[in-house]
Amino acid sequence: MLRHDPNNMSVLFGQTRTRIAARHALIAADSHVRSNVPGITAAATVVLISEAMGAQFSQSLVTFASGGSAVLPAGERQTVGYFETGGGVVTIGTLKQRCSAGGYFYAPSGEAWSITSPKAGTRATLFQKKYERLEGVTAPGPLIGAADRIRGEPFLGDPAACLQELLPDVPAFDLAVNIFTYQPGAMLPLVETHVMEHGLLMLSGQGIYRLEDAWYPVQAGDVIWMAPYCPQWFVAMGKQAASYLYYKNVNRPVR
Ligand code: UGY
Ligand code: MN
Repeated sequence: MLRHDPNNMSVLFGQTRTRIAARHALIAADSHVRSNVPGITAAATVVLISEAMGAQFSQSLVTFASGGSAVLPAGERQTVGYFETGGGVVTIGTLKQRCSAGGYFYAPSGEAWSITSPKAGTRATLFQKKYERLEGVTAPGPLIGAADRIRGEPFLGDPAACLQELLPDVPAFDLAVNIFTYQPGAMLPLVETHVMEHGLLMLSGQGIYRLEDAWYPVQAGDVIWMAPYCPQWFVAMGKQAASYLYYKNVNRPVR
């Protein structure tokens, strides 16, 4: 079956906003290609960021059809899942709860987990990373939550740039997953350059993302990878707030 729209000039001339560089990437929805991932059925899985790209974690988008499921065995990787739309039943060991849009979960390494009975069309983003143990600290247990129950804090004192931390910021966690919401015109107050790595999904709105020495127009549905030390800056544009979900490695000794 013909998948492209023959009237779409971008495709006709081989154009896309997707850019893959050595230390950053922007992946626009028009360039998504599915992978078959063991344990995920009746769903389209797109592996957007992975070790194959140079990252030290993975970020995948799973779009479930009716009757779909993700049933993953216990392994060394921990998983944070976020329901962008729709919802489903999340089971992590003995913890079981229905999540709707804005719901999220943390499945520790060594625990099997699943998403079952999803609403057709449910979009879930999965961040996965090998857990780094910390001497004398007990690894975190499973967690299920909802973003609308997390208070936002002004970022570096700016109430127009609001940060929600979905996971507790305690030494047991070696990763953070946050939602950053910018009112139109609000921006990151500095060009951040840091050792932490990011994987990011634009949830709503639009703006300009600076990655290294390139400035990109971005919109809802775009995914960004920022390697350690990738200079980064964002400004929200247009008439609606812009928000993004992002991953960050945290709380571990300098290597
Ligand atoms: O947490 C962060 O490093 C965040 N301020 N970075 C970003 O939004 N690009
Ligand atoms: Mn950052």
